[in-house]
Amino acid sequence: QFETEKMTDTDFPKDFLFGAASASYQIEGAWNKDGKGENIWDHYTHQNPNLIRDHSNGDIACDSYHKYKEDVQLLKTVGFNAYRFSISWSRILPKGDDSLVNEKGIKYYSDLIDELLANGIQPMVTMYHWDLPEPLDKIGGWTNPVLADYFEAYARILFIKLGNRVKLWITLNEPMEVVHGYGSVDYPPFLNYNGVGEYLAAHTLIRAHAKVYHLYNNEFRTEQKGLIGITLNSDFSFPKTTSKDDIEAAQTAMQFFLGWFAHPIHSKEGDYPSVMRQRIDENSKKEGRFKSRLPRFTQEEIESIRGSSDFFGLNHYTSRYASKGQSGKVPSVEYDSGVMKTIDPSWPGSASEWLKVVPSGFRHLLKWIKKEYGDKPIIVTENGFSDKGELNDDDRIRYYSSYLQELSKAIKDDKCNVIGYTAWSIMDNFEWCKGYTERFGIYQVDFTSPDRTRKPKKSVKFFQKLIETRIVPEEINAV
Ligand code: PNW
Repeated sequence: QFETEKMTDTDFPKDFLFGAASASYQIEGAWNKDGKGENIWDHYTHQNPNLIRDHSNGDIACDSYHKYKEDVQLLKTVGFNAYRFSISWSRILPKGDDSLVNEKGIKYYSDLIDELLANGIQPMVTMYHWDLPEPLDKIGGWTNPVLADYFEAYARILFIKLGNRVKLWITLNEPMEVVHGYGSVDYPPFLNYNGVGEYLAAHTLIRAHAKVYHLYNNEFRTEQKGLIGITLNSDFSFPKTTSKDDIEAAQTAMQFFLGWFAHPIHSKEGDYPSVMRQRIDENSKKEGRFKSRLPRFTQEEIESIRGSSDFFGLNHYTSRYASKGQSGKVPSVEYDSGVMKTIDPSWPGSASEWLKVVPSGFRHLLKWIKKEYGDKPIIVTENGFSDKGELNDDDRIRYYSSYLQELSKAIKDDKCNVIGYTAWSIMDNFEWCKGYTERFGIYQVDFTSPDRTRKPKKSVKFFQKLIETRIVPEEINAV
């Protein structure tokens, strides 16, 4: 898609989308203002503050609901040409269903979009970044197949009200993490239905995504002329040793993580990866069940899901080693995979236990996606590093510099069709169950000041230089 000539003297082409990302519950606050309904994060953080490491919540967060104009200026100062944000379903439909449409909620996003466009920044809009309306949780959340219809009704309103100005839509953010809420105690609704809840929720999420893709195709695309896709997250799995077993385990790990969602949507054949079908069917039988814990798509569903994304949205942070072996409860996704995951003690860490710095995994992952799913455009919709929030964030700069160099190699040397990148995150925010104890922002937010004062960290300079030169600054002192 890009001319190779343009590419030789810079790391990224001129028209590359460079932006930053955020999510409604993590930044907006104003949890009950202007007619917004309650979502699962409001509900569970209020019901039991102990679920959050610092007993905090997103009631105020960065107060971006009131400070969005200032936030657009933060983006502009860096030089970003794109902003990925998400819409709070409960702000638009306070009851979750379309019996009540909240015009004030629509106005907030409409104003934000206008402000971005007036400043030359392209909105990249996620419809669902984990904040499910609480009334829909009461009927089983994503384990209930009717959620696909509710999601379609919500999406229709977004297309009608905002679709004339939004050219990049993302249906779901990281369904892989959403389903953890049904199979573990990592996220609301903390269902803890291991090895069953995840597969049920995933099944609905995939169907919901495809419905919205076809809704856009059939009723809005001709007029609105945008792109619509889904964002999946994935680590890269390296084989722990060169043994045949570990090489196979690494592939299985990739299929159970990324393939679970990517295979039905992005592969030529469609449907779940065969290794998942085989292993979960077999384990289910051993457990004495008459039916597999992994639901089945109808042939019609397989076909409508296959190809239902205009681009490959990818969130990537870290990597793991995979080896053959059984771990996890019976039943669980971990047990089903038959893979054990470990880290290399030499990998530098971050403020988040799970996030180790492994830049080479990024390039391997992009090549893996190209090999498995072909050359559909990829947008890296998240990538980033956590610390404690200091202004002198050299470790964050080191992370971005090394990961972006790998990204550039994937584009230039491996011919991976990556067209954009949005850093996580524009500013420090509510890091889910870790509260405000882990910070991913390139702007610092003072959560003790009523004003939620924002200050640029050193990494803002890094991105300014990157965007100006299209070359990844290597030296921290160069910024
Ligand atoms: C993403 N993992 O989630 C989310 O989309 C963001 O909302 C979040 O703030 C950000 O990453 C940082 O955590 C992830 O365990 C959660 O590999 C967990 C993982 C990866 C991404």
